[in-house]
Amino acid sequence: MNRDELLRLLVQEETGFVSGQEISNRLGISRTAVWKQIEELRKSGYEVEAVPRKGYRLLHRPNMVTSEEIKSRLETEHLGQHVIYNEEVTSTQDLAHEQAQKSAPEGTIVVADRQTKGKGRLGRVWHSPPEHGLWTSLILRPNIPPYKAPQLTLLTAVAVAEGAGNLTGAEAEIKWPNDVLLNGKKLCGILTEMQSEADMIHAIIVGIGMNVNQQVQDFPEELKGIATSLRLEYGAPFRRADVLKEILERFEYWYQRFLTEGFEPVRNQWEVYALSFGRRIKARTIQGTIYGIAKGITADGVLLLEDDEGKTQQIYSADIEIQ
Ligand code: BTX
Repeated sequence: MNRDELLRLLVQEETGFVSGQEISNRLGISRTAVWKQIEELRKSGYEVEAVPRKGYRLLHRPNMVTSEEIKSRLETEHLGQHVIYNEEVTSTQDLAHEQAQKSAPEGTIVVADRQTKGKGRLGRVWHSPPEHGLWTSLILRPNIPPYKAPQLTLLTAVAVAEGAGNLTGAEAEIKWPNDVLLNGKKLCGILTEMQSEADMIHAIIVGIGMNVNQQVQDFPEELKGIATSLRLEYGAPFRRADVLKEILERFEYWYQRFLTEGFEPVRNQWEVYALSFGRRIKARTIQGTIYGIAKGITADGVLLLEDDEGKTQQIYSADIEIQ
């Protein structure tokens, strides 16, 4: 018996009681086993009322991203059907890499309440405090050549931008390649890593770091002016598992289209959210800094920049600043 099935039943009956007998019938376990499972839920912070002859009623569920909180609401086909939750990890990316090597199936997600060494790109640090954020890594095994892997970063940005928009009603924007912004501030960062051979992908690990319930004082000084959270933009806190559900469902939608139709539909949607087109930007690449006007992205997701000499440059990887 899975605890998420029990939770699903209790949540469905959230306004009323569900009898021990009904739970026992529906889940195929004894009434004593039901009682034991309810005790386990209580130990993890759930408040469950038990009234003789009426049954059990869920009064409070903690705002956690545990496997049962996620699975009890998720309606995806593959993504997130296998959840690895830890309260604390160095980085969900590290754990996802380990699990991918141990042949974790496509769609496995790794989630943590906090990261002690959250990773950004190029060795940068991702601030990942407990209770407030959504720190997750998706393990994917798409049958695509390695050079197309960066397209998944753009796909993720589309899923996150849509999800954030649906949740808050605000217009999210994407700054190429991997920042999702609300009102000009960074809501979410995406880190795509790969395990591959020259022409074959073993796994792609997509890391999503989303600020959910932080208030300004929860950010370190250097992030106060540039970062935001769903709560700050919406004015009320969110349940992190609801946020994850929304993102995973949007992700699965786009991922399935990507696998069957290619990058084109993702690219079109990405352009709807793109912040920088037609604007002058500064792109810092490993080769140096280039200034120019952002013209768009290629069919493969590469950024096109018209430099000051009028030449079109293809930017595969860079940090960009909008001037
Ligand atoms: P990035 O290199 O584009 O952005 C990193 C920069 O973003 C930092 O240098 C800092 O300025 C800023 N920053 C750090 N933390 C935050 C934050 N919480 N909110 C807003 N801005 C911040 C982006 O890298 C990729 C981040 C991926 C994070 C996820 S979390 C789950 C997974 N596990 C893991 O270790 N990383 C990914």
